[in-house]
Amino acid sequence: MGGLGEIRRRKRGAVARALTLVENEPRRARAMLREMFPHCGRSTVVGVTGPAGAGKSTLIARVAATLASEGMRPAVLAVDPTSHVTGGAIMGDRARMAGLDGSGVYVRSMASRGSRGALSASVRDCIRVLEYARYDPVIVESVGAGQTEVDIASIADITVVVFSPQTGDSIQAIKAGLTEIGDIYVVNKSDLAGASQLYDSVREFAGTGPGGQERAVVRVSSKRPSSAAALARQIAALASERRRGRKDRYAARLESELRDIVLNSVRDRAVSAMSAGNARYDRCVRDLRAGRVDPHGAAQRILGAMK
Ligand SMILES: Nc1nc2c(ncn2[C@@H]2O[C@H](COP(=O)(O)OP(=O)(O)OP(=O)(O)O)[C@@H](O)[C@H]2O)c(=O)[nH]1
Ligand SMILES: [Mg+2]
Repeated sequence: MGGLGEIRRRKRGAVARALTLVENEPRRARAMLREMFPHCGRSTVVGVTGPAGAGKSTLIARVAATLASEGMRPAVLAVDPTSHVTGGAIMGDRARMAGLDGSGVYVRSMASRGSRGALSASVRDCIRVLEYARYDPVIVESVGAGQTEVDIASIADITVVVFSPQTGDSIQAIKAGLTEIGDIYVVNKSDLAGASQLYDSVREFAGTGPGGQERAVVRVSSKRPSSAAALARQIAALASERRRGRKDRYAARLESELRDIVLNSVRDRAVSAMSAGNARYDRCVRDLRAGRVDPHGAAQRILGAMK
């Protein structure tokens, strides 16, 4: 491999190559990830989610810049569902616009192709690479609605949910389950009309978290840089508050990752065992149609062949 030392020292090219390997050749990445593993679990992972166009990338760029200016070493991983259209440049462009270029903040977009399970695995392993490179916090942007969504709350230590008045969110958000997962709720683009109504409805559903603590609801606007800086400080404060319980949370996260890997791999095997063109499957379907076997019997045959 040879590149591990360079990754640890945050050589950008080496970090980028490692992330590309994880994304494109997950099997080949395994040996590298195995070596990194003992050094991981020490960075705070901040998940930022919310509807498309809510202003997540703009906000993250500013939050990351503030954290960097206060001596932290943030990295940003943007899971970008539109990057097949734009070539993955969205977050990069934003970052440049927000002046992140000389800040030491590492920014990377990843395409959300493939199954949801494969994407979650890829995100987790990319986080691992960034942790190995001693970036802290690792901020993960993902769109929080639709089928390709990553279950960000199960990956992150702190989840920030971003709404904006433009996206007519409140009702869809409730449907999308975004109202349960946030530690901090952001009413973004608060310079726009409708922001105060949105603020009221977000406050209503945000309520208190499972531990009984009030969930924070904050108003932010890119027109008011101090608002993003304040959010950055709030995230940093929550991160240090949560440092105590981190070992347990990390252990729980590893267990949930293990379960995901096993379930997804069983699922993948099942899907391939039931693909048209698979001789055994085609025979099963023919027998089922002809009434020679019932659905339970057919299922047993396929399951038996999967082991
Ligand atoms: N008026 C206003 N516009 C904003 C604000 N923040 C972002 N925008 C604009 O909103 C649009 C979307 O911003 P992004 O940061 O790309 O939003 P996003 O949530 O990352 O979008 P996706 O990643 O595509 O889901 C851009 O045109 C931004 O310039 C804000 O505070 N006020
Ligand atoms: Mg974005």
